[in-house]
Amino acid sequence: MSINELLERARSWDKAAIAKLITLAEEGIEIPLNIQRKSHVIGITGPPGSGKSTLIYTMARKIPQDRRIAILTIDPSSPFTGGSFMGNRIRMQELTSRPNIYIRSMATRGIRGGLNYATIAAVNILEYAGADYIFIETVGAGQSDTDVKYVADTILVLVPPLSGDEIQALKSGLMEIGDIYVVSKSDNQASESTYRDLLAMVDMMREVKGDSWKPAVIKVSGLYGYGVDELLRLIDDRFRELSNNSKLGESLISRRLLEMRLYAYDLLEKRLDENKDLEGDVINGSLSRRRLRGNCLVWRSRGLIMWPLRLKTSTVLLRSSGD
Ligand SMILES: Nc1nc2c(ncn2[C@@H]2O[C@H](COP(=O)(O)OP(=O)(O)OP(=O)(O)O)[C@@H](O)[C@H]2O)c(=O)[nH]1
Ligand SMILES: [Mg+2]
Repeated sequence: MSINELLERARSWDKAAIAKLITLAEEGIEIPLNIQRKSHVIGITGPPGSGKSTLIYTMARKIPQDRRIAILTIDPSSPFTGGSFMGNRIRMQELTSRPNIYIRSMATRGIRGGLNYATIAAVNILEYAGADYIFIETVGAGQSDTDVKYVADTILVLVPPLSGDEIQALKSGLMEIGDIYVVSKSDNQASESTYRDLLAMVDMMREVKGDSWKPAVIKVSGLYGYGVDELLRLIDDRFRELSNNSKLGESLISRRLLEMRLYAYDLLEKRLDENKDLEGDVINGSLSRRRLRGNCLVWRSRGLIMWPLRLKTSTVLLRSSGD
């Protein structure tokens, strides 16, 4: 079947066609797409075991079945992919049997260990296919969280009931990127003090970040469903606000910039792999930076010498969260 035929089928949410297109993207084939913003792309992060998969499962079940839902999990060890927890595996099977829900796990690959350009291609394909919601589950540590904020319209940070000290420890990284802070496992008594600590933290951070940063804080239990309807309302309200203020185009720009950058990383990595013989010279100290540049960073195309982009993540267009 041609790519055009697959795209046509994907448009009517044919899950097999969507899967095939994503596989082609993973194989490095470029899928030409004209994307009109339609999907709410929601990144879900939080420490390992904080209840991300369970919450996504409960949200996906509560969203009306006439809405198209895609779930991408970035960590290949996630229970959504058939990992450690039997309970999660059964729930996952229940979700995949629903025609409106598409689930895919995407490996983190490459030198950086963050998102792969194919993950972004998958988001593009799913948006083209008319997904209403695209949930991206990442682990609450490392590069995939830094990356996901360039792709998602909304970031949910899950915080399980914790002590004040543990919240302090979380603050440095995760605590800056959230649009909605979710106290997960709120069937646990300790959740009340975690909720208060988070509210105080958000107030404190707002003084630093300015009044335009207005993340919400909410208590939920993914397992028992408590607070999930309210969370879904918050998510939909935020999407409406982003659409009304023409903010969805901004995340498409940062998504495209990141995709291009990740693709460049991939090219560089292939180049390094092709030049394995350089490693011997690196080990004995005889490889100069100049030769490395010559061998790996400069390539010729129709007589032109092209320099790749400067590979520095921090120069990706920074989208401040909450605006
Ligand atoms: N009591 C309680 N337990 C929960 C709740 N949500 C999840 N759990 C349990 O917490 C454990 C981890 O849940 P997951 O949903 O797999 O957490 P996760 O954040 O996706 O985990 P990783 O993907 O491994 O990082 C499982 O044993 C769940 O049953 C909740 O709302 N209340
Ligand atoms: Mg998980």
